[in-house]
Amino acid sequence: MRLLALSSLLLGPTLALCASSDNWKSRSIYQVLTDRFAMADGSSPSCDTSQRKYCGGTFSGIVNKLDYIQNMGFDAIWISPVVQNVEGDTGVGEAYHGYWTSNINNINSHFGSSDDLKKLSSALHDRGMYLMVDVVVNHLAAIPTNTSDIYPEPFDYSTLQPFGGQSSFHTQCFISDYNNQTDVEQCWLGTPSSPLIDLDTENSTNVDIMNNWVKNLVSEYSIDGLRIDTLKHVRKDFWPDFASSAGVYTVGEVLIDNTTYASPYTQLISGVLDYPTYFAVFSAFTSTSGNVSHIAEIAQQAQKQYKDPFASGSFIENHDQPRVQSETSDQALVKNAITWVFVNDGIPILYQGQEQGYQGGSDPANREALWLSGYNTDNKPLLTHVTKLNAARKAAISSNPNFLSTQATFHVQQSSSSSSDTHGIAISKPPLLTLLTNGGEGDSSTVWTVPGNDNEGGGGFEGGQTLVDVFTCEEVNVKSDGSVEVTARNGEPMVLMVKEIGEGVCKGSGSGSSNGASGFMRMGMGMGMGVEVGVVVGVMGVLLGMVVI
Ligand code: ABC
Ligand code: CA
Repeated sequence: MRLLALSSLLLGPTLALCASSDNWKSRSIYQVLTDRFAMADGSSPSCDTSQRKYCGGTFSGIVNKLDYIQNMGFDAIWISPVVQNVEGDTGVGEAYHGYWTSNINNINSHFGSSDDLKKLSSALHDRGMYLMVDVVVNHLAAIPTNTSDIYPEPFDYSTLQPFGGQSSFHTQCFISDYNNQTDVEQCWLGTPSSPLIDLDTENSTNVDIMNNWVKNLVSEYSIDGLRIDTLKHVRKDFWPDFASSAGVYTVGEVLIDNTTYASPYTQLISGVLDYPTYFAVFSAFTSTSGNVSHIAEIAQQAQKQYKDPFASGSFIENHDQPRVQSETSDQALVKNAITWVFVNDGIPILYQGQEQGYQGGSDPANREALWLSGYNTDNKPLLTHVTKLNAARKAAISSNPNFLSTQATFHVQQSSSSSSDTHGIAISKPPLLTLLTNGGEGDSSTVWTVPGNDNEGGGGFEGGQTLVDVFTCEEVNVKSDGSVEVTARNGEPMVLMVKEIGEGVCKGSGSGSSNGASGFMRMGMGMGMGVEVGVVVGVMGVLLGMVVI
């Protein structure tokens, strides 16, 4: 830790500029909606999501609440877009979410100053954490200058900076056919009353502006990674140059339910937010009649088709989709759904508020202010659950150097009686064996049977070993042939690890469990010098002629 703090002092942005996919793969991301996460003064004003107005969260508010995030074991945050947005009330509220850019060269003053953002960046780096910023290329926004039913609508295009007026944008048309890719790329998102003015990304001046902009943004604020909005709405061959101008890990939003459409985008930038698998997991775990075998099908397609499945973003909630608890209040189902995020191949992303049990439905209801929870960490079973999952993942990374390049294998369980549906699915990613069920609360009939070490995709355990569930410390004995058989308890998920490692996690003393910072450092060392630590040690060695840890 000392080493990293010292290195950021000496090297400044250099370290941040080096954050590649490989640096990100071992991390775990907490998604912050900047306006809704924390007030600068720690106050707790009311925030009615249905109003779609700024509620007051800021960059410095985030700085003051980094302990809350890091103590759950997260070592990166993703924040809302940071640039200046359209002011005032549009047809659908204010730009509190940050996606309605008016000037890419200014910082959104509602969130703080440029210095405040730099302070957030260095506060994160001092803790060994990463900063991911959301960026929008596809569109900008303005309020129509005449609100009558004129069509096409008139805008003051000069407010869209630094672009050259109307000719810098695609001619107004709204996307009507999502099967027509030209429509998707060159027509507009939004509605006639609140349009998203589509940038002409075929225009080489605009391309240069965007590439230079992202390069400067990343270096000025020492950004470690980008979440790219509306990836599928810009022509594919725009993206490789943009990503290389950024020079950091890039994960793109391609909102779609199938891997065939999403996969080509994984060739262009580091990875995609894994929406196809999200849809399968969400529908499997929001009802006891969901289809768990569909998870295996889609996840296996992603493994085959994504260029680097380990660089995709794994999530079960975000600010655009209804929360899990808006669909089900069954806590066993909710825990199973959350568990998925941390035990498959992608980089885990948790959306703020899920750990507090938030239940908001579709946008804007899913954007509840976190301060209303009081950032409570006591008697918050989901927060404890997430903390253990982060710790288990870090322990897995430390103990198996190949964990981050080993694809998960899936074992959809046969139902015990022919009349009942299949609820169980086991996910083996040594040293983790995860047992999920959508049997729901009260389910004590799901049985998971996972083949032994010698069988393809087995748990990787030796006969006679003792495993523990990282959530409960419950022990499970591996059979002599290496196989494992477990019966569900109250529909709860289980994550099994050999006792020597898993016990530290379930008792809360494992890596990353209570102090993300020390977990981070242990992880780096356990990896035989994680890439970033290795780089720093190398550079430090040259600069100081010594290695400090
Ligand atoms: C506002 C209001 C909403 C209102 C909406 C019309 O206007 O708040 O209540 O419903 C920002 C704000 C939003 C705001 C929008 C529009 O701007 O956050 O609050 O909504 O002004 C990204 C961001 C998102 C952001 C924007 C715009 C883009 O994550 O937060 O929104 O910068 C499309 C885009 C996707 C975009 C999403 C909002 O719209 O592709 O990038 N998200 C189908 C299409 C998708 C489409 C989706 C929703 O519908 O394929 O492309 O997303 O319109 C699956 C299918 C999918 C299907 C889904 C719904 O079902 O496989 O194809 O998606 O089964
Ligand atoms: Ca476009």
